[in-house]
Amino acid sequence: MSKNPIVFSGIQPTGGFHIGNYIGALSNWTAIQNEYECLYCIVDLHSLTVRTDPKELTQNIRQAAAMFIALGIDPTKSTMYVQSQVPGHTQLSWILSCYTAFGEMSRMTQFKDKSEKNADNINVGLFCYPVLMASDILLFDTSYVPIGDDQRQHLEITRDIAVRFNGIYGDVFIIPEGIYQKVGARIMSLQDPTSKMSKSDPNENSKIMLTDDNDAILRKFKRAITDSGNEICRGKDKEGITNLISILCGMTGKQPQDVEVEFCGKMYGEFKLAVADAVIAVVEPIRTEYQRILSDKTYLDEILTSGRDKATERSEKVMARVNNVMGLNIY
Ligand code: AQP
Repeated sequence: MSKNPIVFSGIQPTGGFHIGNYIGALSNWTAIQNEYECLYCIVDLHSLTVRTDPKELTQNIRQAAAMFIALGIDPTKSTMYVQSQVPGHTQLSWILSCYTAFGEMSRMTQFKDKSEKNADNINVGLFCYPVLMASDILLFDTSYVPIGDDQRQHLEITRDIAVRFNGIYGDVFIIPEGIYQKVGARIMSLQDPTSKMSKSDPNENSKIMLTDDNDAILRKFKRAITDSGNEICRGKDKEGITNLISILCGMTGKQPQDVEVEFCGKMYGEFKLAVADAVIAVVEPIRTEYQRILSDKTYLDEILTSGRDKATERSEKVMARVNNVMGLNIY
């Protein structure tokens, strides 16, 4: 067993990360890497639920790795690797799928949302996504999972599956807990503040990518949808302003009530500029570092290879335990 509790989290390599990913999950990843033993995974298998171009996928995987490092994930402290390179993920996924009820999977809201968005490609992979995610987490004796609020239901089903399996076979899995941001666990679209900010949203103005230049960031915040009022505060029918307050807090560590006091009586335009400035202050150095690291393919591949080896070794311990209790380790 590791001396520190284990943290696992993953992100899909689907064309860059946005500030929702950053505030909701990624900023926590770097914050906790000194305290825990962390595994951070580029979940390429999860990204196959929509059609992908092979060359683009390979490029996206390296881009994700470069972004991890630019964000401050230290490969000497944390294990960074690619999901498809560690066979335990899919092995455990099959086993756990046999301990997951069709009915409970049918209740997953993300499956319903994504099925509506991709009506021409509702595949079994999309339906089984939460079981693969459960396997990702349970494969490493994970204690904590830093994720955004949209993944809360998937973590709950992970816990349910683990409890069910342990109920049959003994204490095989650690029951993981989520780590959620107090403010910014669900960052909303800048164009429709009642929907989550999403990578797959075709409207570029709905999301701020960590690779956006300063002009684009400013322009998108200027166009952000607010409301017809003039008060900078959270509340009913003020989803747009509430979201901008969360973004400002997520980027600066300020508390929402302090932001409301600071901007009391100020105009929406001035507030939007302040939010854009706070985002630029965080994103600009990340973007510069990302571009520098991305050009070093050899370095990135070395890190991912060493991460793969470490993750495989660790996963084999859990897989051996699972196979043993199930009677699958016969020779
Ligand atoms: N809007 C968000 N606010 C806060 N956290 C978020 N996360 C995602 N969106 C938000 C968190 O980011 C981590 C990685 O998520 P993912 O791999 O599920 O990313 P994704 O699905 O590719 O990103 P999107 O934007 O969620 O994609 P689509 O377009 O599919 O909707 C997770 O911890 C997630 O909670």
